[in-house]
Amino acid sequence: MRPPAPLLLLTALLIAVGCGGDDDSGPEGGAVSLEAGSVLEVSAKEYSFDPAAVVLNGAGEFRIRLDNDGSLAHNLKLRRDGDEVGGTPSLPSGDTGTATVDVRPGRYELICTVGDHAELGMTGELQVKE
Ligand SMILES: [Cu+2]
Repeated sequence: MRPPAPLLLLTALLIAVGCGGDDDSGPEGGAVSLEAGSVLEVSAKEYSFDPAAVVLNGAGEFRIRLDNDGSLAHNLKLRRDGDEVGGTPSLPSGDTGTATVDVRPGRYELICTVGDHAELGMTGELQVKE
């Protein structure tokens, strides 16, 4: 009988890697909370939004400011039930753009509509509370 040392080592390594990359936070835990009427500042890069989860406390108009901190063009659009309801234009690398959107209570999807960025991870969620 030989001890399966290499196998154990590999298993330990895989577990360590799995734990190290664990930064997924639930919609409530990692969400940024924002008061109605304030400006939502979002940073875009390849291929994510920061923050990617936002809770807006109150419906109505609010402003989005998108900083493109990546090296490709990005935008931030808001979708509700698959329909685009507003967002910033596509911004070249290093640019900042703003948009004013009018939202109702409910859930919206944040999405970058440039190329296949959404499939690569440029999505997020906006939850609007009463
Ligand atoms: Cu993008």
